[in-house]
Amino acid sequence: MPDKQPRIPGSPGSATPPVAEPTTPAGPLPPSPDQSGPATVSPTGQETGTPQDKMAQGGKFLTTAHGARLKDSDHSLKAGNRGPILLQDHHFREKISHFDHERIPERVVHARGSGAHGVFRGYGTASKISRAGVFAQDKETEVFVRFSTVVGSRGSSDLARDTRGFATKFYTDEGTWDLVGNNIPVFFIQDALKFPDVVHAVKPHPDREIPQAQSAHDTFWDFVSLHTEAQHHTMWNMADRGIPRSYRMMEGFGIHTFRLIAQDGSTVLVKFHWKPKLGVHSVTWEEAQIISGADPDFHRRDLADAIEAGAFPEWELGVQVFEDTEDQMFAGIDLLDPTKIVPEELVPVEPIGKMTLNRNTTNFFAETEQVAFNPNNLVPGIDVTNDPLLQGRLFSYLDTQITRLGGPNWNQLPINRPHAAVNDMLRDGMHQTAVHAGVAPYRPNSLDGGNPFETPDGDRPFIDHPAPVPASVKERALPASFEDHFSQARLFFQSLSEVEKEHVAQAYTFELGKCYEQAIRERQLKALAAIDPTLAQVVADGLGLPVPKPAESPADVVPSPALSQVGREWPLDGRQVGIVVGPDVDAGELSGTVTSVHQAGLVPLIIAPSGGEAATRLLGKDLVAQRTYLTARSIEFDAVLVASATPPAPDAANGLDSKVGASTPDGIDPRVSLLLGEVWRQAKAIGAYGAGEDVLRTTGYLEGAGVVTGSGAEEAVQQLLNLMPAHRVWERFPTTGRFATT
Ligand code: HDE
Repeated sequence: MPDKQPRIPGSPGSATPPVAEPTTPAGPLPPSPDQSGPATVSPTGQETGTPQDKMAQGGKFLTTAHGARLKDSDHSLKAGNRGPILLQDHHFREKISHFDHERIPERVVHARGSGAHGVFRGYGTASKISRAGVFAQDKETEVFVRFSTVVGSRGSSDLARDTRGFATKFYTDEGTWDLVGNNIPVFFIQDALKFPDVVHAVKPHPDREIPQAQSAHDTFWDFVSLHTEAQHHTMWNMADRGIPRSYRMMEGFGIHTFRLIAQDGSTVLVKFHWKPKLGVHSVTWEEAQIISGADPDFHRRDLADAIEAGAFPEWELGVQVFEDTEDQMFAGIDLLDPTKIVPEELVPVEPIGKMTLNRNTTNFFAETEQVAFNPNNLVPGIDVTNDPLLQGRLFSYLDTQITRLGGPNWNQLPINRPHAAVNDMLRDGMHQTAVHAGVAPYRPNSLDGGNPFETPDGDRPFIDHPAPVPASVKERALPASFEDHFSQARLFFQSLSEVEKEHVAQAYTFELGKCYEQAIRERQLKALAAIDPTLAQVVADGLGLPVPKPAESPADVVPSPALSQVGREWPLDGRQVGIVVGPDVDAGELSGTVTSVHQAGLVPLIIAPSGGEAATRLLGKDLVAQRTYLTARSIEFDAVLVASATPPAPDAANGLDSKVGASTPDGIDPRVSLLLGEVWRQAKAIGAYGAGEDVLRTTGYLEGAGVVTGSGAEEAVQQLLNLMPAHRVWERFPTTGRFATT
């Protein structure tokens, strides 16, 4: 990479490869500077002092799994060069057999995900309400986070309309704490017993196994229209929250109410919130669909690239704090009902610490695939409540790992090892890697000196809080307070801006339009009528159906402006700006443009007619074209700047490139014209300088909202950057006026 241009993330290795096949033996290359593996603690959580590279492969030469050097790994051992393979070929059998077993079962839900390492720093503000050391002022705790979609398989698209998992493992000194949350603060069901049902409903149909990673099909809408407690969560999915712009731009929620216990034994109830430094943003539905074809790894790439570029993603952890009253209610909201939020306007989120993700994984399988979260992983000072969904999860996660990770010792996998010393009496089992000493794994004992002892109160044991349980009877029932299924779905919808409401209506119309059975559409419309009559009307119109009479009239709600994603401004760290250049670009001016974009903390990506030596001739040796007209697509840019005229490139002939449309203005490369059309529709900032202005004039965007020009590059860049903190040029989205007053 030339010196003058900032290093753009994405290089596959830690060194540039030669063209010729290497012939001199050398040890394995180290990981890239942005990568790191799990801490090198022992299977029982103790510091080993082992350097990270000693956990990876070593030596100059290829060996067997047992370390014997191999001479040939390309030819199997055969009876003559035209004969059959010999059973004796130990290397063939070892290599192929290991390969045959490379996969483990994917997660039954949240199979598709991506993770990173980081650090959590406590602010000390929660120390008065929780004795957990992780919250202490300036205490730093290592974390591993895995983000995911819920429905799709491991290889599915990142941009399916779906809920996102947001699971954090805090390796605290007092044991591992897992906060296994989502980007939506409510859940589909109230009782864990229904979890297999909702998952079976949203997963592909069992006969044909379609559709992949989608809720737009009959069984999902059948379930949510029959179990109307799911309507609130579904409303969030249909809103822009279901298609996030980036993992870095998602909120996270613990969903359930938890109990915090202070040093003096006093308790409060809390709801956990992760607040992203970059704000909460989404893509448009058009972008989501293009991404699913053009770059299905969009979120995974974005996370890794941002960390590699040093734009470390950050979230503040905050809590809404409630008195731990006997009824566990707040302002009529049952805190044990996971389908309900408490609006931030009623109980503000108080920040208690900050998480920074600063290291990429070195090995996806060892870290992201093998990480196992478990809501049972609690530390002193943090406890669960009787939320019936959380209670069921306490069984499920432990159980699932036994199949997925092949036995009860999954906590000894490097990524799952605690960073606190482990002194349990769990022994043996598949894949036991600890070498436990002693003869008496039971207690009390006298043979091992009585070790281990139970922890006395002063030495920070985990104490199950003696929460009172009201006198009751054993029954399969939920409290009456769980029966309101619609008012908060309405509250959420009413809190959105007009544009966001239009998106919700379009999403429902699309999803229900993909259902086969009209009965299911009608049943869901009935639920919508109970939530918001205008929404029900608009969706019904779109489906060509009458609006049904609601079973109940919509509730009176007070909107919560905090739920809308529109109307605020946010930092731009790691946002991507596409700079389109043509054969007459002024390379000196372009260099200044690239520097200004980079200095503002964004990633400048030059889009040239073609790459290779042609690009070097165009840009000079100090600049590189990261994209060409052929490889660039609107979805990866948060803004586009046109830096020169863009006449058709040599490979622009119609029919050669599927991106080349039929109607392109003269003198403009059709891929550039497509790019501008898409970013225009996606309401992203567009800028131009010099002859680039003519490109916007010819394509018809010059006079539009959120389109800026400058007398020179510097001014154009500045104007573009001024537009970007709002995330979109909101006024560019068409609205119909139907939701103007609701
Ligand atoms: Fe999960 N969930 N879940 N879930 N969940 C799993 O655990 C389950 C629920 C969540 O990146 C599984 O290791 C039940 C709510 C995340 O590895 C499984 C119930 C919330 C992840 C499981 C729920 C979540 C999972 C699948 C109903 C938000 C991915 C593989 C009571 C608060 C973690 C695995 C990762 C994963 C069970 C409901 C979040 C099967 C029974 C509510 C983020 O054990």
